[in-house]
Amino acid sequence: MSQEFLHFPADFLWGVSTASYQIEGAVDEDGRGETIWDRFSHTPGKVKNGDTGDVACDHYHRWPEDIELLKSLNLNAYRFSVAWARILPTGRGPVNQAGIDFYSRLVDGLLEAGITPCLTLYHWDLPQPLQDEGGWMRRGIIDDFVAYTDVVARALGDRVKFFITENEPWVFTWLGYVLGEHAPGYTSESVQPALVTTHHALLAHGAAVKALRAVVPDAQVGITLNLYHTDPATNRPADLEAATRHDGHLNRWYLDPLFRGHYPSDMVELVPAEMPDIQPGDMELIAQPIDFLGINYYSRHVVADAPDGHRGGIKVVPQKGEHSAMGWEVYPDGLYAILKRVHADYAPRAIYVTENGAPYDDVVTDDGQVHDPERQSYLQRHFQAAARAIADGVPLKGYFVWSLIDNFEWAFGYSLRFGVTYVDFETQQRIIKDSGKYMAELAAANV
Ligand code: IFM
Repeated sequence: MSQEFLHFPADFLWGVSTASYQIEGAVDEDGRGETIWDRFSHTPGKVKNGDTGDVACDHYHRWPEDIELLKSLNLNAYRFSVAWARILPTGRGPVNQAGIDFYSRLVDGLLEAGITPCLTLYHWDLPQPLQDEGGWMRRGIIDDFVAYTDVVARALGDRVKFFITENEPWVFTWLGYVLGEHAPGYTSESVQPALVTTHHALLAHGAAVKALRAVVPDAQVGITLNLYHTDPATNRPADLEAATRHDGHLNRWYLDPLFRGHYPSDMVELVPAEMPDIQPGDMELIAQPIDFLGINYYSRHVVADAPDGHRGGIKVVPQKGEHSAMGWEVYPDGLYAILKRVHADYAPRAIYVTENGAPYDDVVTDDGQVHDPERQSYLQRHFQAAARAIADGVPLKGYFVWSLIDNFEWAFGYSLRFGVTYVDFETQQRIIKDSGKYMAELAAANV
């Protein structure tokens, strides 16, 4: 379909997203402390091919080149995360000025290029010393997160006005503390660690919102959730109920407390003994008004009831059709559906798609280019879904593609390439893929 059909509001933010551990490298430089992802990735067997983020995309040194890339892509926004352990190497206590200076230079460079810096405070790289005290299991983490937020807000809040407190709390709590696939790598038969860490993460979010507003009164503040459109495999009542439970687990467990001030009662009934300690005032703090919700959308889930099967009596039913190299179904209508549903059910003041994208097996061809028609088509169809949602009244204010550059894809290491820019990890050469050129064209017509 022609780009002429894709019209976005004049003040729309067009951007790409990255995260500190996935791109920066330089893990031992300028006073940065150890993080849980350094520890995890260096533990044999945890990350595919033994990959680590030690060098990653060397963005710590190549950030000026990466700002040039953003300029070539005609983008007006860039979402990045700050590594807590560059600012406070042991998680709390003395501030590392070199860490602040790095992000300060990056922010200045972005502003000089006319690109709005969109800062995520926590994208999973917890300082290891805080993990040694229990990480997100410990309620005291809330105070630590607020203290860190305060330092970042004071250092950068004169220039950064768009803050995301946390990225995808479902992922770092469930994968980190129950399923063991992400740092810190704990497994548990009980869901309780996920519920406790989630409660602390949501409290830390609410407390950070207050801290940010105190220092940067004109900031736009929100949180980013990974949301999945969920369909039942059949219309059998058992499958319909399974879909409701799946939605409750992945989506409503986060949306309800943030926007309604309580956990979803149908889900709470399923886990009475595993519920976290909810203290007076907790739910009010979590439900602090926010300026926007960030949504990361990649795929949908089709689920069926599985009484003897997986946790929660649910199984995700594989679908025929198109999938990315991650094995995720390509389902743009799910983006439209989730945007409409979140707007109808929770009415955030504004919504941003803070991540959307897909990995494919990209190669550099003889012409020195990277032709990635699948990703281009993936993005085009998802942009169309977003445009449809806007036309239907959803207050979508911006769209960030994951990712600016191929990078360290967590437990998959460097085996999955999500970038609109190819990275040769031997030479660190960057090549804008065809999908990036497409995005640049679209952004030029819309910013
Ligand atoms: O790479 C991740 C990112 O860090 C968080 N959201 C999903 C992406 C792709 O898996």
